[in-house]
Amino acid sequence: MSIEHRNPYLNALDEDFLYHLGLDTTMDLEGMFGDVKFVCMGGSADRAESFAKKLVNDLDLDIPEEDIQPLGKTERGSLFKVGPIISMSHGMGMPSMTIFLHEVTKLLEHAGATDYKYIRIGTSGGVGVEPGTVIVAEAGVNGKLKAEHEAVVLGEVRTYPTELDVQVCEDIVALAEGIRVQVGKTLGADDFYEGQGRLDGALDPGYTEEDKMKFLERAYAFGVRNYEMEAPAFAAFCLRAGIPAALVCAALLNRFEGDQVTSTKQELAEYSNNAQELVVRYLAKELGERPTVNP
Ligand code: R2B
Ligand code: URA
Repeated sequence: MSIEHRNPYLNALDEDFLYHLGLDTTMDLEGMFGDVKFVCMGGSADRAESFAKKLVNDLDLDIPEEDIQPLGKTERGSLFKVGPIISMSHGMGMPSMTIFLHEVTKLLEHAGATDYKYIRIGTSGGVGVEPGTVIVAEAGVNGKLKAEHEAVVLGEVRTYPTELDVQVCEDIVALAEGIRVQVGKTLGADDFYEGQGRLDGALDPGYTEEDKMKFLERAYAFGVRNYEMEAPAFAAFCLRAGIPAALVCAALLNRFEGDQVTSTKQELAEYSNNAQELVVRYLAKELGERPTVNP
């Protein structure tokens, strides 16, 4: 099989070791992953597993739940395959997620997969939205309230655009019946506490409740509807790679009302499930139009 890599430097490698996934090109990657059409990812390994099991139960793929076992290693994240869908975790924050984006993208190239899409299914803090709302992002925004991703490369700051795929966003939102969904910008911060303007971190933050509220109002006016920790890097990576991508996050709280996540375990599970359910509906619709593939 002749492989087209996005990065020409990869052509010089005899083997490629996808260190954090625990997979490498000495394995039959084509047989294992050649049919992948969707990669669904989120921070938590538990949610990657529960999403994989939800896919088995909700989609007509004829795969027994016992067959859902992590592939590769599980030290840093877990990766499951359910028919043409990968469900995987990427840890918290842009540095961790970016590593997994590079490795899963190389994995799909080595496997010869084509026409695949990425969907991040996350949790988030709502900005002016009720807990339980699902925000489908039109773009990622950084902590400076700019719709761009800044990365330091070889000692210099590089800036990349962060729009998400309009068509995939619209197709997902169209399936929202019974689920409270909003389209908006998602602010990806570098921290859960001060990076998201919280007042309940371990250190004196050096800003006030009033400062926080003013910033939240500015963010809301800019179109931001939720805070998480990956959006700009996720959108920028997928745009650079030419991979259509969507970001679908459940809001666990409304940041205008507080900083602490006080919902019960059951409420949190219900909120996460809203985002997963919306994506399952989208996958079911998309895959309904394709022939079913082997597990
Ligand atoms: C949402 O939740 C995590 C922090 O609690 C982080 O990964 C994110 O983006
Ligand atoms: N994840 C975040 O990054 N922020 C929140 O407020 C909730 C979940």
